[in-house]
Amino acid sequence: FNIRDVSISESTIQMLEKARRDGVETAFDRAANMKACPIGADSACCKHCFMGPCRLNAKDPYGKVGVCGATIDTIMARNFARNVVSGCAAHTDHGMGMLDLFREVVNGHIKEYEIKDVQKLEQVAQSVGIETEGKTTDAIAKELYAELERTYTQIEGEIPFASRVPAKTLETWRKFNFVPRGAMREIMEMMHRTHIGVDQDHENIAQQFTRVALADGWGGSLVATEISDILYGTPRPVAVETDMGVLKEDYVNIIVHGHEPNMFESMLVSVNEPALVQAAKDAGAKGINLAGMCCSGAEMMSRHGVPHAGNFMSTEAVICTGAVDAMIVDIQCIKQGLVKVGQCYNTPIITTNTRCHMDGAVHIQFNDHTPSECTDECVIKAISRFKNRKLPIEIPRQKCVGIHGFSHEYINYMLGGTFRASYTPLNDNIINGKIRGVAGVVGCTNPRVKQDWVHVELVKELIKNDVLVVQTGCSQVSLANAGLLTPEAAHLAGAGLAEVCETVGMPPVLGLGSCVDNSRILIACAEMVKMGGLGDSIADLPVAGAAPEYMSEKAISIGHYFVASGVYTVFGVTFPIVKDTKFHKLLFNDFEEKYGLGKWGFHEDPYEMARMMIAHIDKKRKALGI
Ligand code: BF8
Repeated sequence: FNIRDVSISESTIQMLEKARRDGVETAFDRAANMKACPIGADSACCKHCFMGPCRLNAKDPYGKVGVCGATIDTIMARNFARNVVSGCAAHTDHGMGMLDLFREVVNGHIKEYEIKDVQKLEQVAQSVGIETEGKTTDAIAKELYAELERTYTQIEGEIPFASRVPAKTLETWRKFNFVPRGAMREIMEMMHRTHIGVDQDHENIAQQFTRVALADGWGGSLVATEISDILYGTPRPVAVETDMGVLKEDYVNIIVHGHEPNMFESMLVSVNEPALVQAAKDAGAKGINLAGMCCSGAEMMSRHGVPHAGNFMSTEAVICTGAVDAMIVDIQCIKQGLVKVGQCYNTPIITTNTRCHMDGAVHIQFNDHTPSECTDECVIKAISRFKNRKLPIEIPRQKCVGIHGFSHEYINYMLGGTFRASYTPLNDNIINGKIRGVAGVVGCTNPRVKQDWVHVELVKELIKNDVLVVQTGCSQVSLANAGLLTPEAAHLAGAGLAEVCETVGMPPVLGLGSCVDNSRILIACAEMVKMGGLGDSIADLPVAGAAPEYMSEKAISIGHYFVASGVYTVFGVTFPIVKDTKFHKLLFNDFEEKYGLGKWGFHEDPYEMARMMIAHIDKKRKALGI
């Protein structure tokens, strides 16, 4: 394949060229050599029992059924449900890990971490009905822990953060039995219902995967975000360098890639440890240079301004620089292919989490109770690799500075100022038409489409049409590398949006953090409803969402919790479903028409995607009479 056709990231292109010269294979090569299975791509196959696997014909979806008699709608709904379950499990397990840490900190069993943001602790406690007046921080934290544990373990009732859902949206969920109880129960029931011979009605299956998805967005993901903010601080805007140019030839370069902030926070302490800095200098380096990638990178750039070296499709490419002295990973989106690329460049790939080992990688277990034991050892490994560097180093020059760290709390403050912090100015600017609407553009990069290109073109088109864009995950890094996360990018926005950006001094594209931080977008939507003037449910808002280059099951779960919260959500790349079927109609039409919530959309082309989202925003504006 032609390397220029697979990415617009110049640094990644340069490294893919080097990989080719060095005879190193990456996911771009594997994608080119592996044609996607057309039956699986349409979700027209079922392997949930051993009378099959069965395959149906997407061109004649109702012409055949599986051995058990399952129709195409049942098969697609079951497959989709299992995607949602897996995505939800990933986010809720991450959230539960954060909650485990919080419990240990609150009970005084861990000294290395502490409650950094007391104000946020109180706000979150109040949001779930905990009285904070006159109570100690410790007492509030203990009560909050007990309350949030219900997000996972509760057998009956509604998850705690249901209290933050706009009343009318919640009423709709109650009517259709969409309110999650506890994530463990919802996931278990969904796995049961997708077993052979259980739930064989696509609409009933969708009822349950809707509960699962909402247990992710308003449950596990929101808990992950809120507890991370309480323990590590709520992000505020910070200028951050991104792209591979953040690597430094004469420093020990350490990259952390994955999702949970715990290990990365400890790594930040380790790389500043005087003895380790001295050890790096003794090895001939000028110091230690720490950078993040993917979502853990997004967490750390938002909270601490740690440089970010690139998104999902750049993780193998960055190793080809030869300058990475260790890549430390925890969970999720960590390609097994990294191990082989690491071997080619003598870069150790170090796994640190019990949930994620990789054949051929070094494993150094991270423990919340003794965090520096793991991260110090990782640094020592990196220093020793630096000392033994043999291969030539080639670091791309690309480096961009953007502003990141727009938490929901900061947006509130930025718009209203200290004394009248609120979303009212945003609502006012939407009502007066300077801002046409708000779009969330999020998600992965995927070698099936040109890396970063779909994200960048879609976002440019949206802001040009006065749509304010909020971002998370790998998409945020695509746009940061393209230079759009700066106030100066306002000149690319339409006149109305540009005027608001210039007045407030904000970029037209706001970076909200990692993928679990999509919960910040949900809360922002809830606030917009609360401030008034834009209807009384999330479904009334002139907003839309997109994951134009998605690749993970987590993205499917996120997409569905946005749809179920009331947001029109458009995906790119491919959609695992057959058109002109009942299940397709349910997702792409009935969730809006029948339930009064959001709906799914699909298009590969960024300009068409933008047109669909803007048309939806205009439809909502018209319904509001603005
Ligand atoms: O959770 S955007 S490739 S890194 S799945 Fe993965 Fe996708 Fe990146 Fe983070 Ni989200």
